[in-house]
Amino acid sequence: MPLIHILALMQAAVSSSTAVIRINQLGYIPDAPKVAVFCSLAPTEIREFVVTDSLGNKILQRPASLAKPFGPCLTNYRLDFSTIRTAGAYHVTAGGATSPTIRIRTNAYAGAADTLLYYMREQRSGFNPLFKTVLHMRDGIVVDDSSRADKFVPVTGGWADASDYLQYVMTSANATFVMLMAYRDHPASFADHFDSRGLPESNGVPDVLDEARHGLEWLVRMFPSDSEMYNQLGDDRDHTYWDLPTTDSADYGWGKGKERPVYPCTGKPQGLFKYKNRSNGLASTAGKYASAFALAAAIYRKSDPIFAAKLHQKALSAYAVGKKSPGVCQGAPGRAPYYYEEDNWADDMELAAAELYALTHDRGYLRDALDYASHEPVTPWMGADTAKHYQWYPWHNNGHYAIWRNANAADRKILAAYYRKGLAAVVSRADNGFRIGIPFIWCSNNLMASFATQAYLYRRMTGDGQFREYEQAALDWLFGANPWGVSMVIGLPHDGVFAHDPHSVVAKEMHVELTGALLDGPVYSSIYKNLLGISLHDPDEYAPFNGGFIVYHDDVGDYSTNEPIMDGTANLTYLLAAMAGPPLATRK
Ligand SMILES: [Ca+2]
Ligand SMILES: [Ca+2]
Repeated sequence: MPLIHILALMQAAVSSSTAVIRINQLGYIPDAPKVAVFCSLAPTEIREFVVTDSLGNKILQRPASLAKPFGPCLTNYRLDFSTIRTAGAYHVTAGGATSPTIRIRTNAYAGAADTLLYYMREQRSGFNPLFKTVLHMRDGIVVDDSSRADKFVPVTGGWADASDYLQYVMTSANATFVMLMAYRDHPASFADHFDSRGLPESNGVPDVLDEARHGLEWLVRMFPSDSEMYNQLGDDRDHTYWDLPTTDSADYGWGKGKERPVYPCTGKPQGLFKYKNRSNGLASTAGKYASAFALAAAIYRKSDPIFAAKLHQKALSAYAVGKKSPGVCQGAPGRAPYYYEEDNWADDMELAAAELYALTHDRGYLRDALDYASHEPVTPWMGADTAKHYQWYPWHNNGHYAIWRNANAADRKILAAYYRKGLAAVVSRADNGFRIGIPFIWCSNNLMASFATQAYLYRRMTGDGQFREYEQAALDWLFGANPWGVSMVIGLPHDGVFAHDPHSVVAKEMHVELTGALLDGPVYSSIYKNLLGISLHDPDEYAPFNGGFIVYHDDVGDYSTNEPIMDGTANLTYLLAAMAGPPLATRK
């Protein structure tokens, strides 16, 4: 036997124990690109792959397409079975590895966006349907503002941001906006099984609107008058204790479990202790309030005209605040150096102006929107290696699409070109086997969802399918086509592989699954190694796949990759609602 064949056999022996085939476990719609990814931890070579149906019949045999290595996968092949369009269950086999069951179904995404809402309900402050009691009812007392400090403002409500109980307008207003947008564009993708309190009883309102309204009512409390714009509830002193929201013993100086601090936007750097943020205006927060209120005013105009009129007025006021005070209102740090370091605000004002134009037909808002859009055509993380924590937020700019909906043909071309430029910048970094070009900073799953959403919006605006493969790859990544083979949404699909040990005291202490939660997702190994107070509590079941430049751990101790995130979960509602709708006609 020639030596080269012996070597090939030896390599095959190595790869048989370390080769896997990763797929989207939620499934593929019949007209979507369908690519399984072969990943081997050792160098190996395969030539072809086979697809079998549920009866074990071979229905496709094709050459495997070699791709660049990625992370722990020293050998990557793309196994393209897009030609299979018949609904059914399949398996892909190659190089001694077999995929999990692959589903091809017209309704593969039916109900998926509603599944995300389970986690949103679980995160509610105020009345919480899991605990069946009111959480954090003493919120809160104004701090860090000489003219209003020590004043009590009634701001109970909204959502806990992640597995701590901090609350931010920045993330909550964006979450509210995206859920409203998902409903506006894809109403048929949402059902009604829960009431306004989040309890399991239909109330004649789509559950996504019940959830958005829970957010809106908190936002209204956080912006009680034109001169009072609040931004944050609680701070990282919350992290002192690892306890349930019902027994939260965080002490902000008013006693354990008592009032929590409310931070206003002041236009100046904030931080009560050693660390300060770099706030220099109000527009980033004002724009987010205005866009959520403006879109909600349009949606509720018929069903609740009184609420809609209030939201309309608040949208105008918030927008005026942002125009008067350009700049950012960042998260306020407490004892730790981590905070939301949002550095862009033109995107927020653009979206607000676009939604105000849609609401009022006042062309001044359209001019403003186009002007703000020209300030930041591309969300700056796109094409970059790294970024500060939530530096460019929201992760994609819904403003370009919001303007496009009501713009003339010439402006539509410009707006589509903005999206195209950002997508191309990410794609230029994505020549690996997983077709992934995002930077693996903290909350990478948010970037993945946003890249796919922007690609979908671009496709919807133009019919141009040039990024279709990458859009699908990002969606596939979130549902298991990643080195670890893990769905990044807990319980979706329920018979798939997903996190069972998330960084959450509710999950840990109450043995709650946290269905629907999107996790932070993998980060650069260098980030993981440098975070404070992080360590795994159990042996790492994914250790063989954590030897590359990115890591993911299903471990309660890893708050960097395995913590569920409220804003990311809400951000994904749009994409999953879109995938559940009728397919777009796309040209190559
Ligand atoms: Ca409902
Ligand atoms: Ca921004």
